[in-house]
Amino acid sequence: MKPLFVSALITGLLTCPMLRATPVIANVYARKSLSLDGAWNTIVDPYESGYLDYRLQPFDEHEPPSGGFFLDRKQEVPSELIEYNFDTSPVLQVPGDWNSQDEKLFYYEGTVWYRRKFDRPASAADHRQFLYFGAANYEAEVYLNGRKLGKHIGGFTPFQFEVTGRLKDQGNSLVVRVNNQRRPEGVPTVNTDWWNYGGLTRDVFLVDVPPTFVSDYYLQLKPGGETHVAGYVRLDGASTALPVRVEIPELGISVEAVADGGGLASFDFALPGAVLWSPEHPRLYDVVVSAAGDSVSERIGFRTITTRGADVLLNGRPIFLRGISLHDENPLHGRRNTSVADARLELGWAKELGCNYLRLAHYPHNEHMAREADALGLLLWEEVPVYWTIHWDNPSTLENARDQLAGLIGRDKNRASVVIWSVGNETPISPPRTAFMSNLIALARQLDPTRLVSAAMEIHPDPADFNRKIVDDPLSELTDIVSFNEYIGWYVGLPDDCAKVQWVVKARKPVFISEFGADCLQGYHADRLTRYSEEYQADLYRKTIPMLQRIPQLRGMTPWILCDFRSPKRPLPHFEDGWNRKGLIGSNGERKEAFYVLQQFYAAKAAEAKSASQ
Ligand code: GCB
Repeated sequence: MKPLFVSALITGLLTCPMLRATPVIANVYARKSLSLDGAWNTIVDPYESGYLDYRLQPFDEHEPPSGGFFLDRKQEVPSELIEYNFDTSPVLQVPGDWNSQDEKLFYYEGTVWYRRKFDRPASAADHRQFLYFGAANYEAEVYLNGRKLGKHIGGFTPFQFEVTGRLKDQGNSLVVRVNNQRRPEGVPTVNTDWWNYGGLTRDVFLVDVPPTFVSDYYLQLKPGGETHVAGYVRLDGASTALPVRVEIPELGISVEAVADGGGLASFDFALPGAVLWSPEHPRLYDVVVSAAGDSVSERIGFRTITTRGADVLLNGRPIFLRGISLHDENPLHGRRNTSVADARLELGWAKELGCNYLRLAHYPHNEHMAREADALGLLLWEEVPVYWTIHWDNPSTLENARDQLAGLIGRDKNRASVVIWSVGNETPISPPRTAFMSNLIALARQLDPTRLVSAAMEIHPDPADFNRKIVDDPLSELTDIVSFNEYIGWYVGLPDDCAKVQWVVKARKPVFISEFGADCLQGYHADRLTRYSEEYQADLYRKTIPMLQRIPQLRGMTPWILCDFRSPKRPLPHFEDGWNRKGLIGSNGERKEAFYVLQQFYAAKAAEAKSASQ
């Protein structure tokens, strides 16, 4: 009999109408592929001239009669009028945002056409090829040799198109129209506190796979014990039942299951002798999945994450999560993160701070973050950009949010580091909002019953007593963790007010503080009541930490934020200059005084945890 949670998971994956027909290939980095990273020719197109007259025509399935940048045409005779030329157009690097690569594009929000030429790499005659995009912000339309392959909406999740049989031996022209206009019905909507970096911001590959291949797998420890792995392997291309094998050579495990005609095989096997993954011992094992002559392998860690009353249990033992929030941005260059080196820079700083946990706000970060966190032993909260206000009543907005959540879970579901899916941030309470977010919570549980679900919520003062802070968002009845942001001492009063605060947290669940903080210009010194000074920010940390410790259920925190980050909402000359300055590390890479205040607190918490475990 299939274990309950595996069948719930499989049913979820098969019945959810929002999931893409072709979920992306799992673990694409382990696949034979041609990297299409590097220089792409680009045409900036604020007036959408690239559509010419064909803009309103449904050209999905046929070639438009003529014109359009997607055709990537050459002038054949001097009399011919063609008003664009990719060959002579400037280049942008992929992966990368356009804002930081060209001064003229710094504030640009609109369309850029990208073109990359490539030859078809050698491959077996029966093999299949997919074009895989790590992310494009916000909307991407993809054309191969003048034909539209499809469109993707959502700036932070991967997508792919099968191009088997559509490739020429030489001179393939891949054209992508990327548009980053903010839109009211979008996810996120028009108002955020981060830079709207546009472009092909993550890796692009042409992936080569056998006719039947392992397209996806999900292998996690079953909740409720630390002894069994359960999950599934999905094959693409199979039309008959086929054997599928999962091996973990270091543990002597080799198990087989049969995939049904739809390509789905479920697994449930014991994991004797495994060292469980934890921040102290981030043990990863090579896991090999094979079927139909295809084989893919990946380093996977095994651990459980659950709650009991107010405790968070990692592998059955209580843990305090010493965290910090992060944007997916390199502060030293003021651009989107794109590489393993970028991930290591931020994760290294977080380790130095004494963290065992990170909040990857407010949208799916690049995949290297979770992979590196797996290796370094950092627990992660991952989030979708359901931020502030969204069109709660709009079904297509919900579909979009569900698609982004499914894309994130699909991508990172085998990462031991990821322990919490967050379905949003600071969403003001209303019935449609709670219905929208409940829907996302249900989806997260359906797709992944092994992890915790939460959201960064808001608090409100008791109308009769401003210093009584009430935490009673109805959403917290559905989440595993009650998590909220608070800005006492910055947006609300002064740091000294922290001493007066009383907390009223109704739920008997673990409480996390997903944000607190103050802006500060690194190197600016004044007294502790002067805003933007290092002293003010450090004082706020000194007053906030004891205030939060008065919440008996406090089990984790991710102050806002590790590094300064760019935000057009922050124009104040000299102090902000387009940067949100709540970082503990400045945009110059220098630590601020508050960094050391938090570091000291985390060192004490780590020592406490160590002595409790002895
Ligand atoms: C918040 C938001 C975060 C902002 C931060 C701030 O509550 O969640 O995105 O950047 O406050 O600095 O105001």
